[in-house]
Amino acid sequence: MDNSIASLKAREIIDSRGNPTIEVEAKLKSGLIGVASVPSGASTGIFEAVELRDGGKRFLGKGVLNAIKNITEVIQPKIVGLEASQQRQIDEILIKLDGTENKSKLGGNAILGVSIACAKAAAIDRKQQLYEYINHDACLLPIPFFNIVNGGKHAGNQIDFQEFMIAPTGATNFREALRIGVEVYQILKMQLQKKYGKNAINVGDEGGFAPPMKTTEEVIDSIIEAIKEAGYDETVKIALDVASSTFYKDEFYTIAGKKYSTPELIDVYKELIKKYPIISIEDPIFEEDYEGFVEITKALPIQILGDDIFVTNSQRLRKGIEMGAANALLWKVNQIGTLTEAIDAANMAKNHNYRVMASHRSGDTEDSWVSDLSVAIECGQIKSGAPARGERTAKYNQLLRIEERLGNKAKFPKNIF
Ligand code: 2PG
Ligand code: MG
Repeated sequence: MDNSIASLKAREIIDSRGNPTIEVEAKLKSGLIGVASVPSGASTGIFEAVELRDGGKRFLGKGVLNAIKNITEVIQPKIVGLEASQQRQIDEILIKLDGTENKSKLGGNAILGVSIACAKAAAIDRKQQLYEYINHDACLLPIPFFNIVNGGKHAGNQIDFQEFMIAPTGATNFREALRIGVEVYQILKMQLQKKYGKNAINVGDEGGFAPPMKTTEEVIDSIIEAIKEAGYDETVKIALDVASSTFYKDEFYTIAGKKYSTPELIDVYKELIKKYPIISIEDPIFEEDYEGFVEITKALPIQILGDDIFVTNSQRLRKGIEMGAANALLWKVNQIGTLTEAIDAANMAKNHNYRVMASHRSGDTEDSWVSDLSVAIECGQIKSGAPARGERTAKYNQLLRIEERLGNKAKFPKNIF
């Protein structure tokens, strides 16, 4: 069959926050079609690939018709006729056509949609699942990190830290990890309602509860209580995405109305990890402070994930590796814009003993390519919000399918935390 690309089609669809985003169809000469949609962040790093938005009145300025025009009028003529399986070549053309550092000309959203749609079309052409098309030997499922309490920019409450996650590190397979996550989530829901009333079980952007709490300790205490009642003290650990750039200003971090310098903030984290079974902290320091990241990585014996600081960008990651800033990469393909660049960044991290966690975005779609990719890059960790709400469960349910398909070959990370 002919796997060369015949045409690109793009449409405006709606993401989980009710904002427009792009869906791309890459059609092959054989007639087979790969479809992919593009997620969108709220706590975006300032160094991320730029999402092209139309401005004006339509969709309150968030329309993506210009990005779509770039796909059909600028990208399509240069891509048609290429083999969909030539991912690196396709992505290099996309990067060159755009020509900017941050993909602001054609739009990171336009570029990503094309990049992933081509990969999906090539996989379909080979009658393979996306994960096996990208890595034929892939068999490692990721530990899911469920975001069960939402704060920061993802919720309408006063909690400063953005994500409070539970990770069933002691599970023996993905299916069990998902069940454990669901049980803790449901028990937490009952406990929150009992203690704080019905308002406490409203959810934030990623499906986690957004209770009217103020302090970090109050949130983590309630999560620990749910883990205990569920009977998983030994099996479930805690992880945070602090997203500290969102409450940093002029050298200080403001938490619950109180100001902290970087050394004082590091002491806050030290106390937290003394008190609670926290195994991973993401973006503990704001996105431009490499030195602060070096300090905290030395000070805390846990996983320190760089999200906004690295933005899945090999150049920014290289600097971090050279300095010893963080020890793990949060991996979001739309931060950099093409599949090839994202996979290069993941490989760079792994080659330097940095761990990698694959990630959804807070505004996401029903598409589950990130699940396949998390298996393909064999990173062993994924976060995709709570085990609830369709755009989140799409990712976890796809991982169930992949595990089932792999059968005896499927592996689940053991003793990495
Ligand atoms: C993050 C993410 C995803 P956003 O900060 O890690 O959970 O949020 O997509 O808003 O950047
Ligand atoms: Mg983050």
